Amino acid sequence: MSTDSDFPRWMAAVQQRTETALGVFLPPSSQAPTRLHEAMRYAALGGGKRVRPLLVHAAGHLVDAAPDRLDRIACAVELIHVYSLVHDDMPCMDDDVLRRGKPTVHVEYDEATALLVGDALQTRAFELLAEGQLAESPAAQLGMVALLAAASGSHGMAGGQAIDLAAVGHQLNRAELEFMHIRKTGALIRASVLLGARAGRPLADADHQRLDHYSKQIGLLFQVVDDILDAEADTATLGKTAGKDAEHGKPTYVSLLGLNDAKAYAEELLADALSTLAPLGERGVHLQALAEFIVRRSF
Ligand code: GRG
Repeated sequence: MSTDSDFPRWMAAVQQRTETALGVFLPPSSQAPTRLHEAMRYAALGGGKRVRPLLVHAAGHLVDAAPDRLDRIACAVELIHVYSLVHDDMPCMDDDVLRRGKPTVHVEYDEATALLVGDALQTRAFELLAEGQLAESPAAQLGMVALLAAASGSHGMAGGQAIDLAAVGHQLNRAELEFMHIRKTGALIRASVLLGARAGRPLADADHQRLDHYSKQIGLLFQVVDDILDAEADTATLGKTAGKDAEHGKPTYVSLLGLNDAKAYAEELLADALSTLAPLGERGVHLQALAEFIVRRSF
């Protein structure tokens, strides 16, 4: 277990500063086109666990990165995440009516606005990464832009989403399920860690590899836990054990492994992530606590 007793305070502080920074980085809703800007703010502000910004800051802590650099990177990653949620909720994808406890963007506004909100959040994310000084050289900063683009595109999140949509009604095996999740959720989680780590003093190769392995393990962990929470919510309300995704014909770790083995797999991934970080010592403490938070979270 992590010994980071300050973790809840640190987490609340990062969540608060992310909310403030997003408020500054997003266009004001008084600025034309007002409806689009209002909807962008509606989508991005006032909700979410901010797991990806927390990972950016935790990795940045490892390399003594300046907090204002980390805010910009954290907001860029969060805006990509929010765009993906807005599009994922639309009728052409998951057709969800609630997100973060409020009506989804296409319900509150309309479908065309939701599409544009996603588009504009995505481009604003890259604008944030391209502006200001976030790394020691322009070339290093360009590498950060490329890293986020690769994580978001057809070899990353968007590709994972395409595989997920194509898998509806098919039984994927474990390797295929992993292949999909590494891209759909894992790629952006990995990018959050690696981008935070690029904002400060250079890391030794061995430490960079540790961080990369940790980021891949917690990306999978995030998804396994998501499937478990989904299945447990269904058990509580409907007496079923599969979860919403499984009912929609989507494969999940719970439908593939069963609830108990999915939980055992989550513990295995957590143990691996924690032991990978151990050689980094005290500086890795927030990253350790975040891995535990991902497993122990209840939503
Ligand atoms: C539309 C290109 C495109 C991609 C969508 C990530 C994604 C890809 C869709 C989200 C669907 C989903 C519910 C996936 C399960 C894991 C996940 C990403 C959950 C939502 O992320 P959290 O728990 O949400 O970090 P908050 O609201 O806390 O930020």
